[in-house]
Amino acid sequence: GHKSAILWFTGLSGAGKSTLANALEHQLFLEGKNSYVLDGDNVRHGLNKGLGFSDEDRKENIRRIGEVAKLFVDAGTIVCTAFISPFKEDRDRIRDLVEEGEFIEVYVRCSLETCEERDPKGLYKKARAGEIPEFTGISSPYEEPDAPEIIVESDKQTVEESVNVIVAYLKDKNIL
Ligand code: GGZ
Repeated sequence: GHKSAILWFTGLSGAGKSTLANALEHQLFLEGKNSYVLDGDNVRHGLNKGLGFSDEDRKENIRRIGEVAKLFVDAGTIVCTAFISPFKEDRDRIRDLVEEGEFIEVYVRCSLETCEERDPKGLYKKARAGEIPEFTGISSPYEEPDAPEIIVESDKQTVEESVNVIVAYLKDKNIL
């Protein structure tokens, strides 16, 4: 068996949160663990359809995701969430929702410059052109975590290396 936990990936658009969350889920699956990814694809298009990118909507987006993540923890799952979650206060509130040690903040650190170079969906280009208002890192804030449990550097480490760091942390904490 294993303990349940929330792996809360946070970072800029294009930092690689979803990629890492999915790679970790795959590794956990191979090890026979019960895990699940929440990201924009399955949450912003469903449960949170109708929420945009104002500060207020982002806060509500994150609040609801935190509540859903807590339900997954109750169900015994290791839940990996991949949202920018730009506000420190909102992330800290989710930490307080669950038991000590169950909220694991994973800061996917990547320079804005690199995220902007990657620009897989062309969103930074549009944001620079003023076509997307309130874009994180350009015209909307991102508050870095002060004391994340784990930092991965997506512009320096491979996906595999980062997954290994996270799995080692989970084993060290007896979650796996
Ligand atoms: C930031 C935006 C915006 C704005 C659309 N600002 O790289 P992506 O495309 O696939 O991921 C980004 C995603 C961010 O949604 P989150 O739910 O993670 O944000 S938050 O936690 O702040 O609520 C990006 C796309 O949506 N996107 N407009 N204005 N990202």
